[in-house]
Amino acid sequence: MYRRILTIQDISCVGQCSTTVALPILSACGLETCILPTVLLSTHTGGFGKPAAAHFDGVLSDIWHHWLDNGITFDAILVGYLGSLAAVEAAGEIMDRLLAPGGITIVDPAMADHGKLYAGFDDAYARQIGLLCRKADILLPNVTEAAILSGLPYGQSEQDELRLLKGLNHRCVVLTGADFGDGQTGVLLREQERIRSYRHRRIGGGCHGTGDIFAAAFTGVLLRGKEIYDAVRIAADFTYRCIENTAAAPSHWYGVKFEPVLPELIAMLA
Ligand code: PXL
Repeated sequence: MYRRILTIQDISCVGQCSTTVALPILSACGLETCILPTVLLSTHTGGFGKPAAAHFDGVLSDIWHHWLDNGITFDAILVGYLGSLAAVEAAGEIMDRLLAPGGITIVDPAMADHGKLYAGFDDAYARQIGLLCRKADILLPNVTEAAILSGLPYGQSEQDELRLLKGLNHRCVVLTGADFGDGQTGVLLREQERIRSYRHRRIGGGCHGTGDIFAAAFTGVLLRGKEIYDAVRIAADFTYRCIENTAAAPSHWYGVKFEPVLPELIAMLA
């Protein structure tokens, strides 16, 4: 079935994250991918210092109203790093008004990692992201974001992660970057009361941008008609292979080299 998806997130010109990974990955999954960049950044905020930034706050409403006037809708909406309160508000309006009947909304509350908020975000921003998450059919937080959204303390044992997963007041949560001990990492999926996990061997000390790779692959695979657990499994396998492909290149600390692995993702979809 032909499907059109909209992804709403920043463009980091350099850094292999958000729109610049979502677009190629979703396209590789065979989906028409529309983008709404919320802010243009010279790099991501995770290690290059303060990026040069041009926010699109003033034009976001004109953009989605133009789509509305043309009767344009989307079969799925994937929300990632937004970067301003105006962008959070626009994402909420778009989810309310431009989703096709039977469409699905997936929100990665991309605002924090390693126990703290990303540079430039504060409690007010986190609160608005929390409200946006209520509109999502599927929520894709990492462990830090799950702690912020649930108001529970951050913790990295499997027991802590299960507590966070249950503490999130949401019917469908895919918790990424879970630590299972014994050198194992992976994903916890909770649908209502049912919890399942998918595990991998941990490689290296963690790469920047893996959450965005996972979110795009998960969304792409799901939109291709796979069951949610299969989408988790395939997206996690793809992310693992991307990390493996990057681990031998320490100079590539700022993102993962996912491009050579795209053919494997396409093969996994077959
Ligand atoms: O990977 C998440 C992300 C996306 N976009 C920007 C970021 C980050 C994480 O640091 O800074 C701009």
